[in-house]
Amino acid sequence: MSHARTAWAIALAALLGLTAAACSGGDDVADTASATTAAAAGSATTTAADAKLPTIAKPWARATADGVKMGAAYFTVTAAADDKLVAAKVQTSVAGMTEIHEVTMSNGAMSMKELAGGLPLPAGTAVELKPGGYHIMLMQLAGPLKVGSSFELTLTFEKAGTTTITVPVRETAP
Ligand SMILES: [Cu+2]
Repeated sequence: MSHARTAWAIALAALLGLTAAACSGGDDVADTASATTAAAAGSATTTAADAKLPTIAKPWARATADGVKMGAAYFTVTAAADDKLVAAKVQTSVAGMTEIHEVTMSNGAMSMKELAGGLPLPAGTAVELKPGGYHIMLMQLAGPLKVGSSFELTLTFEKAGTTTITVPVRETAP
């Protein structure tokens, strides 16, 4: 294996969070109470339908290196009533294309694909988007995602409507 190919493999592994996924058994998924929600931060702009908007906690996006065209954003979302995350969007100054992805395993190989039907959000259940699992895929990045910067992510729910959250860029999960 050439050095260039090795570097690519490492970059892809980092993007998919393979290392994190492999040792995520001790993840503390209960620590949502202390997280800053978009609403609490006063940064959310909403055009809600009748249903109450789901709670979003711990938003972050992984920092990317120069020249990398793909990035990912993560958060934990809890809907009060059964709902579905059906779309995600960022400004084209951040990325040209945004999709809701899941990571799948087949024959021991990990890959990812778009969740065409949206991400189901059962009532009262904290659904975690995280490295190695569900994520918001940012494609055609306009430039590197730099630690300390942030961007707006607009999420559309099938029943609850639309909300915009601020996503900070970090090296690791908050
Ligand atoms: Cu993806």
